[in-house]
Amino acid sequence: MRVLVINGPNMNLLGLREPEIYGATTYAGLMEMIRSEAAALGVEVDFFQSNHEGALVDAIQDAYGKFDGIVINPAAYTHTSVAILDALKAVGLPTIEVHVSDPDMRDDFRRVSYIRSACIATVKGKGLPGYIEALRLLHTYLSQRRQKGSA
Ligand code: CA2
Repeated sequence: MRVLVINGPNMNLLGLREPEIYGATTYAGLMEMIRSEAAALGVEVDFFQSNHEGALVDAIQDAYGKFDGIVINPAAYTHTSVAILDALKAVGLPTIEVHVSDPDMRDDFRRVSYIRSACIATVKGKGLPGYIEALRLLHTYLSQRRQKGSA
């Protein structure tokens, strides 16, 4: 089971800026947390972060045929990107949307998620552990789908 974890713009600044919102753990620390949980679940995990919308679209397209599912925090592009929504729909991989903060409790413009309709679940407002929850949810979903497929 292979899962790609995608992070959008500015998520490389985790732990370095706005710790009151996003916490003190760095992006490298986040990857380490996810790697450790993935190992416990027996999931192969890979990571992609970019500040560029097109690069995120390319990563989603490239995931087709290589990964079984996606965990994605598109960051600010959550609220603007039809291109990321279209890419997720096009590849059709089971995807979970994650947000460190709860965008619904912040500015009005953060209440809209363009990508939500392409996702099987959304985890928000749980800090970095939200990524772990998303990985577990995806693992459960993919395991159940496999069992049904072989039944
Ligand atoms: O809460 C989230 O995970 C967000 O996706 C983060 C985005 C924001 O635009 C979304 O509304 C909610 C912002 C990412 C900014 O990333 C930073 C991370 C650490 C330090 C500074 C910025």
